[in-house]
Amino acid sequence: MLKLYMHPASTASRPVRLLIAEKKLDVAEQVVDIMVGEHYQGEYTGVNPSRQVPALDDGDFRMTESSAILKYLASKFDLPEYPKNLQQRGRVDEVMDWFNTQFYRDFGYGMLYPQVFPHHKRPTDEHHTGTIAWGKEKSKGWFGVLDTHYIGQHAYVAGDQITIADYFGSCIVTAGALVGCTFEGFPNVQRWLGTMTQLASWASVNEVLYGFASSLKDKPFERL
Ligand SMILES: N[C@@H](CCC(=O)N[C@@H](CS)C(=O)NCC(=O)O)C(=O)O
Repeated sequence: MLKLYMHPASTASRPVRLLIAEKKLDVAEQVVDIMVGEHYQGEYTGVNPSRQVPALDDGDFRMTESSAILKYLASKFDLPEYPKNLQQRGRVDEVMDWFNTQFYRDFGYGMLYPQVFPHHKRPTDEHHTGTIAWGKEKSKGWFGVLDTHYIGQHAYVAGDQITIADYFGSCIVTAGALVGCTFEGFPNVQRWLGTMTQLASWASVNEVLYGFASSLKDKPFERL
């Protein structure tokens, strides 16, 4: 039996949970409560020595990294969301790498997490404010590329069919809910999110994220 270790508010866990729910995959889920440090304790440090969620067990085989887990599940269950055509698959891989590297680094780790999580606080106020300002400025550039290049000409990020790149990217972008981002000025991003949030499982998979975001809604965050 496949098992996913995850946390429901985690940006990296949500796309995997969304794929499992949408495609009704036979994968059990186990919550690792990263909000109370469960990923630093006991059994889980052996599951993922990087002390992060998600992680996947498939019998004797264990793997981490959300992008790789999405590709593994889509391949194992032969899903059309990870096309077999070489160039279509190349495009999906490209967009997932793009989201996972510069986009997530600047938007998630530069702009969002330092504002929301105490353990991302920088050592001085100047360093902290500078990190967020840098992350915000760089994120604006990446949102421009997403809006005009990746989804400017298409319904989805890797073409006109939904792929695992949309699962992955939409969950990273919607982490912006934590600081109240509405993505004004990026109409194609808004259109694409409108499509993704209509998925039958979107609301249930993202319920904990939106609950967490709503608990933060009165804070004076930097947002896009
Ligand atoms: N590159 C990893 C990143 C995983 C990751 O950042 N997980 C976060 C939750 S979204 C985590 O476990 N954080 C624990 C912590 O910050 O202590 C992946 O894509 O799976």
